[in-house]
Amino acid sequence: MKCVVCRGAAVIDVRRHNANFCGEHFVRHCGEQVRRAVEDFDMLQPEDRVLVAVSGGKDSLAVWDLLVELGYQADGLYIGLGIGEYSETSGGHARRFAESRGLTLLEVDLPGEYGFDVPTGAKAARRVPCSACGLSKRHLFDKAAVDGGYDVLVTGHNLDDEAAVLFGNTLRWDTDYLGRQYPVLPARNGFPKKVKPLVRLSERDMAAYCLIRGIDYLVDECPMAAGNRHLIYKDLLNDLEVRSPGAKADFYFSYLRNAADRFREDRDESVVGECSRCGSPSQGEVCAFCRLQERAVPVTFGGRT
Ligand code: Q46
Ligand code: ZN
Ligand code: ZN
Repeated sequence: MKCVVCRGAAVIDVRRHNANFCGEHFVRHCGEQVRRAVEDFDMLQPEDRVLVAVSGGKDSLAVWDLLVELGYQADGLYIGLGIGEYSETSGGHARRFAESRGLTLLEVDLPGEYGFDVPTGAKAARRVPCSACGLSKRHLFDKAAVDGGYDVLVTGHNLDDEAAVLFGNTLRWDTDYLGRQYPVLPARNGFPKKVKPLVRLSERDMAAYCLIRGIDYLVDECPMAAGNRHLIYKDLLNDLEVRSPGAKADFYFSYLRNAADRFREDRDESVVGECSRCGSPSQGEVCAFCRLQERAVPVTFGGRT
């Protein structure tokens, strides 16, 4: 197996591009894919101050590394979710990466600063853990980006993530979610601009990238992810990809090209007010995060149970 660029020994085959690469040219290929995504979707400007949502896993550390290598000024933000040992370990990976590259890592600790962890919040709100977790992360990432004066919030969602979400949304024909599924969401109503520069790269690409770049990421899955439908969709799409290389990218990018615009019109763009508790943008008087906190930490809000 030879590298398509230098004919040296290849370390990875990328079937979607019908190409094999040596380590050096694979790293360049990943940079080029990010550069193209950034350009095609007008994600970032060279002078932007960028905040990367960092979990300690491969995708978020890789996207941080890739953006810094492409010359962007990017800080990271790690949120401690209080998911036992998983959170302690993931925080360590994020900190060590930032230290090794001399990068700035901001941190927010959900239990320490807001009085509840994800398992408690989920139980109190009778939500599945990923729903309480996702809601908390969105709120805290948005808030940190706006409060810190960042131009853009970056997340490490890759092609596999986006295709799986699209698959789920399409199975349910959830037009509101379909309208929101785009790799760039502009800043609006007090929310920061959000972008996903890894949409042209797969999960396997990111694992290989980290290995080649010596990025020590957290390999273990979050213990709360078990039973998540997202994982079932990923498996189904991986089976499809084995039989038909490129099918995943085709499904996702054809959606963006041919259909995404039709659903974007369905978006609820109604004027958003401010949460009376935290000042974040909210459609109700109190935002969803503060309502979750109220249920998880009743004493904070006057002893309600
Ligand atoms: S951290 Fe949170 Fe994920 Fe764990 S509880 Fe679910 S959403 S699986 S990316
Ligand atoms: Zn090469
Ligand atoms: Zn609030």
